[in-house]
Amino acid sequence: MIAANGRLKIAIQKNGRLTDDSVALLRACGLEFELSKQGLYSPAKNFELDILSLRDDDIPEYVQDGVADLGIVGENIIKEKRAHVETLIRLGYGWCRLVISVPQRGSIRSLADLRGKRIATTYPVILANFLKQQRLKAEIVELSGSVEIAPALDVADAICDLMSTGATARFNGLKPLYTVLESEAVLITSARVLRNKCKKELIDSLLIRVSGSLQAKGKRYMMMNAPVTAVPGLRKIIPSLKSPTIVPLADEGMVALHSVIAEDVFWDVMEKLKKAGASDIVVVPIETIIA
Ligand code: PRT
Ligand code: ZN
Repeated sequence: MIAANGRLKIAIQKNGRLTDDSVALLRACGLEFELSKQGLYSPAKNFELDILSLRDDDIPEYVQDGVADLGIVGENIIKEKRAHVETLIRLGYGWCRLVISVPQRGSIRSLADLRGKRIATTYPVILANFLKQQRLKAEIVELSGSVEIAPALDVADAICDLMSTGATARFNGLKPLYTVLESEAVLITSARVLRNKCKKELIDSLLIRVSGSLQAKGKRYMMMNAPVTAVPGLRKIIPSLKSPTIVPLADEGMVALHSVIAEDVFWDVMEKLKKAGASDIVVVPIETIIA
């Protein structure tokens, strides 16, 4: 069932690791809203869109069934729920790996050593598929949380759990053996919603904003003055997205160079630019880049 009022409904995680980045992304898209702390719905004031705050596990099915038109969720949950949804864009946050880890001082050193062993996980579907692909017969111990303590409790011989820094596994005396899946947050919809012309138009305009703000992430706009003779040398140093804009200045023989630059390379190149003749270097934030 697709909402009849024509507004888009986007499901995001109510309270968890993806919440802050998802809210920040929607705000970076220019959407104005106050996130309801208790309630389910937060309407955007300046876009035909309502935000639905849900548990991440429910998001793929709600999007598949049309309760929400769009959703932001980790690929790990989509795969585990076997949801029929379409990925519109990868969002560059919520990175993690689903990893099989084993006791650091145990006898399991390769995938083959898992044969006949017990593996604890909250991802039984993904793990079962993986074991089948690998033609490995092992017992899946399905848990609802705190998977990392299962080997110490002798509930399992290995675990299959999400990992980002690896600190939790290490702290529990475990080491990674094999990465089963890599995941990040993605924006999803359903084929049915994409067939609805009005919704599709709204989604397209939202997508332009999303990809614009993702493009701008970590980028800065840099301006500097330099003698025209220094330009070839400076161009070699500036790793710009496209060719830099070069504008003549009132002082003869001087130009201004404008360019987009990745934030993390700016400090590396600044010294080189000065040595190559640049002066009055100004760097400003970019809100969005529409290609
Ligand atoms: O309440 P709700 O059901 O909505 O939330 P949740 O508790 O199920 O999920 P939450 O908020 O923990 O995670 C949401 C999503 O974030 C996950 O589905 C992943 O897509 C993504 N994500 C990214 C992670 C991690 N990194 C992560 N490290 N999800 C969980 N972890 C856990 C992991 O399970 C383990 O317990 O963090 C621990 C390991 O972290 P490191 O850094 O020590 O390796
Ligand atoms: Zn969850």
